[in-house]
Amino acid sequence: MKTLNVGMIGYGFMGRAHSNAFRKVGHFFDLPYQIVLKAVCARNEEKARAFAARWGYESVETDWKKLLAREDIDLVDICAPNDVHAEIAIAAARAGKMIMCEKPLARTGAEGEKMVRAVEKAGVPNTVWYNYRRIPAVTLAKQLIDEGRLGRIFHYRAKFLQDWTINPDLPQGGTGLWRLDVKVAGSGVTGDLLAHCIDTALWLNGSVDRVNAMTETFVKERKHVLSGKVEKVGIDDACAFLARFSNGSLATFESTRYARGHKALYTFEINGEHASIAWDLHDLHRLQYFDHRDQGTTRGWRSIHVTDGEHPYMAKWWVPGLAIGYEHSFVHQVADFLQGVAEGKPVGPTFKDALETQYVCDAVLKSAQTGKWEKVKKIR
Ligand code: SOE
Repeated sequence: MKTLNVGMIGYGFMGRAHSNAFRKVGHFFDLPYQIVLKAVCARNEEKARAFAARWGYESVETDWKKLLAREDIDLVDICAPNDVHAEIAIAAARAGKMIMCEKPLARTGAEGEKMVRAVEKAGVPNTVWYNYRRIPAVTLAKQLIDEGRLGRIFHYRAKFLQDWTINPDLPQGGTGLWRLDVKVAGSGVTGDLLAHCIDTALWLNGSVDRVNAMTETFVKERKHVLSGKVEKVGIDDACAFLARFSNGSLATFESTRYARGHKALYTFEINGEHASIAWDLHDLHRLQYFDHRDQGTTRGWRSIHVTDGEHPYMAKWWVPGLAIGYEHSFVHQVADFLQGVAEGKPVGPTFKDALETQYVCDAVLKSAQTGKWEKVKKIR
């Protein structure tokens, strides 16, 4: 079997999620390549070495340009903050590397377009880690919709609620808290959380035509970790928007980091002519399904425990009835991506798919400023 050498840039929360996936995937899936964790790259050498030792990376780099220049790296995994995605991805494409980039693709659609052009020009396989598509229950939802079980879709409803930034003393910027710094993150909950909801929605329900949004920044100033000064907060702490899909369905999306008691409550519900489905990240191995065609007094919502061998991905794991979790969605993404690479087929979400999500985010943020309905730029 051919080896495939991975070079990872960044080592935070996502660095761990991705490394875990790279390590685990070969034990459960029949892969076309043998993955080798060749190098991890981060500016802090001591921390990078500790990370490499823990996860089994063979070497360490402190300059991502050096990592890209290495001939022994086949695949570059970008898990550094959002402000460097574009520069690294464009350089990686020019260096002929395949690329797995952490979400969101970029800070804006304009940045994302350059990235899409670069990977298309270089012809390198590419994907963005919108991992929730590959939770088996979510993949099952996609199968049911594609089979036409729901019929015409009327409504799409999604939420992603958290509560970790309510404390006004929480600073912005630096490791871990760059998500609060607009220069680095690009936006707040729109790019960080709603982008997940939008990616899933585009995949399940097709493209979005128009949006009407409102955003709020509840804490207007926070101390910046790097400058030590109190600075204006530029991110959206909360965002809610209405959307019209091209298939005629109406949607509502909401996200906040100020919903006390909620840590990562990503939920969606879809209502169709014949049936409805609902999913909840806190109960991620279940899919709720209601089918109006069921007859008699037992018609009602079914809670499908998505752990049978015939359910997506589950035959690769344990025996029926035994659940898997969040980290497995990343394992599935690696397995699917490498299969696509071997077959020469793009595997979604590609950079281009993720650009569509970016366009929706751009329209949402614009609408929040103009107070008007805004059209979503069409993907070419
Ligand atoms: C933010 O707290 C965050 O970690 C996001 O950045 C992830 O993309 C999301 O999956 C969970 O929440």
